[in-house]
Amino acid sequence: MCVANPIRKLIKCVILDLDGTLLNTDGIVCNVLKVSLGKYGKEWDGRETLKIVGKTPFEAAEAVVQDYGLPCSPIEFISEISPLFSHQWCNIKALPGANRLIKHLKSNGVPMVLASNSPRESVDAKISFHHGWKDSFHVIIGGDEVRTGKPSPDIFFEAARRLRVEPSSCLVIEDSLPGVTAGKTAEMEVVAVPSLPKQSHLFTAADEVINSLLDLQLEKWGLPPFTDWVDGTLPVDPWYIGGPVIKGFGRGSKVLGIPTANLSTKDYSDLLSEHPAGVYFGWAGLSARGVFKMVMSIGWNPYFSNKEKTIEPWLLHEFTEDFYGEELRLVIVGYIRPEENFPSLESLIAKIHEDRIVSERALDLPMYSSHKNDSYLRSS
Ligand code: ADP
Ligand code: RBF
Ligand code: MG
Repeated sequence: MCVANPIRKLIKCVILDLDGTLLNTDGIVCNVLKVSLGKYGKEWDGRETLKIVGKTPFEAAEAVVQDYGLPCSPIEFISEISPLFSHQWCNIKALPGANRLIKHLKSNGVPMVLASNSPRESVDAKISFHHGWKDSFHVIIGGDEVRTGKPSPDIFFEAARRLRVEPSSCLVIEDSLPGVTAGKTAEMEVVAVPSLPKQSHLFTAADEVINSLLDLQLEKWGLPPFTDWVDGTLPVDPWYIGGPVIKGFGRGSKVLGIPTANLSTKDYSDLLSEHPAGVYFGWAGLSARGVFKMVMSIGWNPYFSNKEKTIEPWLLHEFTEDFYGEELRLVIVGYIRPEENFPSLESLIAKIHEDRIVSERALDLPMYSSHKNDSYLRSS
């Protein structure tokens, strides 16, 4: 018998990592390191990010102290930066899909564990800013509550022990390599959601690598599926971006026959880093021309392997002329799929046209069409 989506494993509970998996901590880590290295006359260049994600605080501090040749010990460095971190905890946002996942598992009675390399005290402090999180977890374990942090499997064994389940019936969701290693060493199923871009090739040990929590398919693990997809689209909390239309890579119309009105990403780096790469849709307002349906990609366009994360909105309307320089306002209301690579230009183009059809239909649904009247679209 041919089964389209066979269940890989019957999972009983889900173990979640915190930083980089549920919380968008990376920006805050960068800011704190920028400030604290500045005091030593050093400039944080982001190159250690890959070295520190998923590490224990001591290991992360050790890497930074060593790489920047700081005249202090890792412990001293930790005590200098700890207060800076504590001040930022209230500013850490949940990653897209995190609240949805927690609510869904909780309402379906799937036991959840929070297992983080951070000390328990900071785990508690961080989640206290996120409504309903603390009470959703059956067990919360900090890195200081087990003998050895990830990549050691200790924390995951402890999670299974406290839940009284076999490790093999646990699904681990992790953004970092140490976390994935720990989960596999514990003989659990592991879904990797890499928090750093363009790293998915490093996660070969994981059972599945997804682009963001929005792409999680729980039914693959025998867990209750999400029920909020509507006609191939996932509603998202609306978000807004706008500015003058600028020149892009000059290939949208020429190479694909699909023009995309590019916006400057300089002023929006925070907003762009908040939203996972992928294909989204919504409404586009052009001051002198009206409001139009829109489908867009955000990300690195894997087929072209761009260096920058860009936003590429295709307005679903035939224009008789270019509109460079005009103010373009976007309201993004739904998500369709992750960005993909394709074996040929034709298959990329065909997929983008599928996205167009999905968006055109969805935007007629009341839940999405109501946003056409958002005053932001006409207020330029
Ligand atoms: P670029 O690389 O400069 O963005 P494209 O080939 O992607 O060039 O074309 C995008 C430009 O085409 C937009 O900036 C806009 O001026 C124009 N344009 C015409 N029709 C559309 C449309 N339906 N959607 C988006 N842009 C369009
Ligand atoms: N580029 C990719 O490399 N992979 C994709 O999956 C992808 N999906 C897209 C979906 C839509 C709706 C649009 C408008 C563009 C998409 N692109 C994708 C980006 C396309 O390659 C981009 O518009 C060109 O690179 C123009 O700069
Ligand atoms: Mg373009």
